[in-house]
Amino acid sequence: PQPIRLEDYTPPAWLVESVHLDVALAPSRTRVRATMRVLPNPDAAAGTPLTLDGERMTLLLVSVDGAKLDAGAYDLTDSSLVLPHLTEGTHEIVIETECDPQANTSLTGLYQSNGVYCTQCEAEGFRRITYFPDRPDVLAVYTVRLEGDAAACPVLLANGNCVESGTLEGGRHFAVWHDPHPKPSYLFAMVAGDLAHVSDSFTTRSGREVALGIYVEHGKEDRTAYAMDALKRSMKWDEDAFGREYDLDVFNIVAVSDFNMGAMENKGLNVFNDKYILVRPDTATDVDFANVEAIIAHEYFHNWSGNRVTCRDWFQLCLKEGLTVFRDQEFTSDMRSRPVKRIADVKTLRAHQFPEDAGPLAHPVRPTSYIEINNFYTATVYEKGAEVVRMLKAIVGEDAFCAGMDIYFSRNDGRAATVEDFLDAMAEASGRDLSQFKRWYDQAGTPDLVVSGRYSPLDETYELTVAQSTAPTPGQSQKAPLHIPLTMGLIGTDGEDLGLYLAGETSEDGATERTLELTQHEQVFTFEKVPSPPVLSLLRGFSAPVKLTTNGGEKDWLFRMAHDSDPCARWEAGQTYARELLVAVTRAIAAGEKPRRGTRYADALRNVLTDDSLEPAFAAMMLDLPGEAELAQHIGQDVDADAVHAARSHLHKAVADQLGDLLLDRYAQLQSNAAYSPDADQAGRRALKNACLRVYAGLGNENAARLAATQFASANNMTDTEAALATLTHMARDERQAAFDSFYERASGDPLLLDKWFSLQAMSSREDTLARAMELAKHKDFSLTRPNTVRALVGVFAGANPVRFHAADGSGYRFLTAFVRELDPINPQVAARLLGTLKTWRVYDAPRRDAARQAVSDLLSAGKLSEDTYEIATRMIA
Ligand code: HT7
Ligand code: ZN
Repeated sequence: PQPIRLEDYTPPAWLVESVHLDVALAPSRTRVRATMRVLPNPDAAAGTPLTLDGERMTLLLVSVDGAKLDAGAYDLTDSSLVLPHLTEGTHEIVIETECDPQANTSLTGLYQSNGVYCTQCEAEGFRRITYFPDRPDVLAVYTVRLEGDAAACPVLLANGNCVESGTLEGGRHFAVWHDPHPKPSYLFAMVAGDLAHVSDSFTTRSGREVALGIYVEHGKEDRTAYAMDALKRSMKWDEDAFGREYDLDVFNIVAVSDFNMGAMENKGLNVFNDKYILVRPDTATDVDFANVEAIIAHEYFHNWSGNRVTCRDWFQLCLKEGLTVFRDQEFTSDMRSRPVKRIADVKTLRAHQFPEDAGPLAHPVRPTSYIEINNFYTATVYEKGAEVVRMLKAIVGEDAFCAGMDIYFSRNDGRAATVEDFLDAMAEASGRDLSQFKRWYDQAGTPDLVVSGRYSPLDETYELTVAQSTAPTPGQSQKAPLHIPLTMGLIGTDGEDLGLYLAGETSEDGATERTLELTQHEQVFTFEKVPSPPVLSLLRGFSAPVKLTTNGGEKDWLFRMAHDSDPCARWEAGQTYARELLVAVTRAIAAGEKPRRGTRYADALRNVLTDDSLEPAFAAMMLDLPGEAELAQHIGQDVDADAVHAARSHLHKAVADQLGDLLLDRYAQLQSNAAYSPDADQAGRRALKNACLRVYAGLGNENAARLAATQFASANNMTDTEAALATLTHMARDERQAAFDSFYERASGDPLLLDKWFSLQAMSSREDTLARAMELAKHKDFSLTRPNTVRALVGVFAGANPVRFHAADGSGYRFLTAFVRELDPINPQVAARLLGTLKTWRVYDAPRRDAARQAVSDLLSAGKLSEDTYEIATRMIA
């Protein structure tokens, strides 16, 4: 397959003014009649024949201006329909096609999920519904007439407002939907089926009354209240924080069980993976509730950042995704705890994006080429894309950022925009030159910052030397310096932040925190009026997505774990300390030496546990040791996954040994009889309670098993149930089996609970986990056609169980690639994404590397793969 390149972008030769779709739904033979008004694009080269994208459909009819075309009058291939004689003028084109939703297991285009018809058009699914210029820079006004069996499909939905509906002969009925906002085809959606409906309303700040609807399977209505509330809060927040108001009379959400990703922001008709709608205290954890809130917000915010202002081409994906992630992160920070949210986002970035940026799949936030665009919905585009927006805000300042957003939205409303359009708006609002900053979009890899500080008692100055570099990534051997905001402070010996006076600045500033701007390979900053040697606090608020090395050590980390006024930096001090300890323990175990017990580290955690001034959710995060995958990345080469696991288990046990009684005390204190609420305070207390259980379970003894089993038996909410199972799953004790059997019974008939049952087993560090995962892949409740279940079992095994997945004999890798091979013809998007979990293979030792390379090579030579999986497999071992 030929890659598509950013540098080859040309504007569309033809535009589409309006589309009328007439859809006659039938499970295996759905008919679509598309009537389009097309005209040559005045901004493109003239004389180009009309070319439409289309695949996996049967073409039944083509007509131009009322005249049916013979087969000889058009060129039809597997992926396009060309009308060679149509090179100019405005025309009405009619195309009739037929497709088979029931047989569509790829879940793109029109498909059925549990009998419900639904569509997924981003990125290129519309071309499976009709022939069309299926690219984001062709914006058209859509009218859709849906017709279906009234008993099987009482609900008929599409984008926009419903303008007509009625009954027809033969038990059929219809509805007509009109969306007045021009949109690209990827935002088209329709849904039809027998669904229950929960309704509410929202009045916008200018007085528009919006009817809100959430459609779910019958019997699930009592799990929608939180989603509806989150939607209303999102609508209000976007008005308050960004001045963005909703623009239709209807906003509908549909929850379906088979979905390739989390959700989709189709105009006025969001479609969701039901996992991110359906929550009730006895079926969903605090984290599930928080995900619902965040994803509802994310999709809603796309109404402006994505829909009103869309992307010119798929290389600009970060323009809508990075910006919208930034907006949903801000929303969550305002709804919950800002520092806790920031730390959680940093953890996600480190767990997913940093390894991506350091491995074979590394690519810039704005990639320059792709074979299959679905492979670029990545942590880099989404999460690093959001970090880039956050850095921009730090550099230009809050006021200019808000002004820049206003310029961006108003100037590009109804347009397909580019990263340059976004940066131009910010540059105009701030008066700043952002040309160097733009490198963040084009240069892949996580920058390394090496910082050293030197105190001079004679002149009471503190000199900070900062060097930046970025290692080569695939296709980019040379890296230029980036424009990096580095937020920092200096802490005095009493634990108080010092005033900062930067040499060479005229203003007597004295603020206790500031953002330094790095632009060169190496820079020196001198602070004056520093009365005694300070402790350096860097990367406050995680001001840039970089890896940081400083000349501080154990003493500094301990001091900052106790005193840093910035929660992010305080948490990071604990993580750095734990990481260094774990590396030392790994080395000691490998050398046959007695490993350290981390006494001082455990003491610092003791202080965290007894400090009532700390937010419980923050304390819970302080208690978490860095994970095995993160350690493997940190070590960076020749990693022995078993040694890393042994080291982490050793330190975990040592901490549990030293804090045992205190953990039990805190655990008991944090028990509560209050009625369950998913709010951040209650959730934070549960997080700390369950962190105490998790750390205590490091002892692995009878007491720990009993404690977890008792919690499992007495829990009155899913957060506590899941936490008990997540503890028991690693144990080889009778309590484990009993709890899992009981949970399975409870989960019967509930796919979302069954998925928890699969994933809690797949994450087990027990030696028999691979064998169990293989058994579970044949279980009657497992299905290759349900992405949630595939991710729950195979995704969790490969992505969240490093010691078993990275088994030295390669068995974990072979399990993954065999599975991908089976799944690929059924659902290429999900298969390719699963294969991506192998992206860290190069940091492991030679036997593992050889086994990983072999498993991927075998996959490539075993037969024809989809373009999705082929692209990931070839990049993986290039
Ligand atoms: N914009 C959407 C991304 C998306 C997607 C969603 C569902 C299925 C397939 C998909 N391909 C791309 C979701 C979002 O980021 O909001
Ligand atoms: Zn999105």
